[in-house]
Amino acid sequence: MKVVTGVVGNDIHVVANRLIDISLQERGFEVFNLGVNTYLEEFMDAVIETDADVLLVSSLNGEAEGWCRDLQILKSQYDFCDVVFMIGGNLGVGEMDSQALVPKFQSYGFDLVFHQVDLNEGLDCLEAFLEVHR
Ligand code: B12
Repeated sequence: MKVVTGVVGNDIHVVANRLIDISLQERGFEVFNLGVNTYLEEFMDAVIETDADVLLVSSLNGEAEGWCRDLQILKSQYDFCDVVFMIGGNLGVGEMDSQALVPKFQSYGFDLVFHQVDLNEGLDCLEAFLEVHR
């Protein structure tokens, strides 16, 4: 399965991005890593160009909300119904809790949302989700 990944918006935290790339490859995914400083429109173009099964967005600096709130609009412009949309990292600023953040990012159009969740736990959830939905 193909995964497009990268770090959204003006975010330059690169370490997690490298770990995500390696971890996905170890799990057998074909990875298209757009790296840091990637805008939502660029992610969507890459999903179309690669015919990806999953878009895995990472955000660490707390600014994901501003960069991701137009996801539904972009999703409505093309048939993305077979694509799993996933986001994780530090999705809010400071100590914001998941109970507030998860529904917010789900309302933006993400299927799987992980705020300050261990990477491998998130990837286990992705594989379980794909088992059920694909
Ligand atoms: C190194 C670092 C930097 C470096 C980055 C260098 C580089 N090119 O990577 C520098 C100094 C440049 C930097 C800058 C900034 N940083 Co900084 N930085 C850090 C620091 C110390 C470590 C980040 C890191 O590499 N961790 C190691 C990796 C492996 O861990 P990780 O990033 O947490 O990722 C793990 C999980 O988040 C998770 N994960 C990540 N993505 C995903 C996705 C999914 C789907 C899943 C399931 C899991 C997942 O898995 C990863 C592996 O376990 C953290 C604090 C900390 N101790 O975490 C702050 C931190 C991330 N930075 C922070 C901030 C605020 C900034 C700045 C805005 C500071 C400023 N005022 O300028 C700028 C942002 C610049 C920008 N445009 O993005 C904040 C974010 C706060 C928030 N979200 O609430 C943190 C948390 C520090 C803090 N406590 O305030 N930073």
